[in-house]
Amino acid sequence: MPTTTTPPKPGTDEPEEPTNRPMPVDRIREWFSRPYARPIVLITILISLLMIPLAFLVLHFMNLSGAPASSIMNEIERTMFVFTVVSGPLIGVTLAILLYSLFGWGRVKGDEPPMQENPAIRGNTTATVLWISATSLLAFFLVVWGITELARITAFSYGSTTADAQPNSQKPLIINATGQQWVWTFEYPDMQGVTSPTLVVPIDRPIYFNVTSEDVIHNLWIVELGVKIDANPGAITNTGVTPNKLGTYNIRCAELCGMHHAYMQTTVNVVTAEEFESWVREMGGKKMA
Ligand SMILES: [Cu+2]
Repeated sequence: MPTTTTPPKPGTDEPEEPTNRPMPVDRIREWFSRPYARPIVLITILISLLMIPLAFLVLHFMNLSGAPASSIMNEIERTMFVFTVVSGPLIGVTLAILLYSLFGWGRVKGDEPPMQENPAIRGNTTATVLWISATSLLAFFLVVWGITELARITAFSYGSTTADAQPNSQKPLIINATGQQWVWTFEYPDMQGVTSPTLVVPIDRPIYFNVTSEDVIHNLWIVELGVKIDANPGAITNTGVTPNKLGTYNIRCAELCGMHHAYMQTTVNVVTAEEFESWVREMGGKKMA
């Protein structure tokens, strides 16, 4: 098809722009007819769809040790699932272009001239607007989701108000958690000062933590309960959680704190109220509140 060209105009970016430039939609349709377009679109869709079972698989492995054992962990898992699935298309298109570049265009060998391409898709307003709107919408959705979830999780962990000051809340069980190189100590101030290297908590009762450190910065991470908070020397940080599933779960240090950081771990036992009472008696404590 012959194309007519206008003589170059001074100060114009594209002096050789044809006057019979096709409509943006036609240019997109034309782009799809190129040999590399279909495989890239196909791989993008395939990877985007694969992200859904992958998200389920990640949750499956996370839940092998009993999670979620609190509503906080429930929200965290939901957020991880949504973020994995929603980021799928972007991961998909990036990997598709990468894979096609490696195995598609990579087939051109030796003196073979590169494939004759059509005009670049850049400068196509429709494509630009579509691409920017789609990615902005995805990002905007994730920002709104993230802010909403953060507010919910803060509420579940009692935010800046202690658990017993929350409306309709039971009296919380107060626990002083202290980190030191390289052990955790849990003190129950309302139980005549019971202290334990493992955490034992009753199910369905709000727990309120006063967290601190005796030496360097540690981080109290009660994995399956979704609790993670810095333990700073000379300061007390607060958080809370209501365990809602019986079982034994992991507690780790989540802040590099020295040579044996990796071994700074213990367990939390979520038990019934009766079992908790007898554990307190066993530890020589007496319920004072
Ligand atoms: Cu530590």
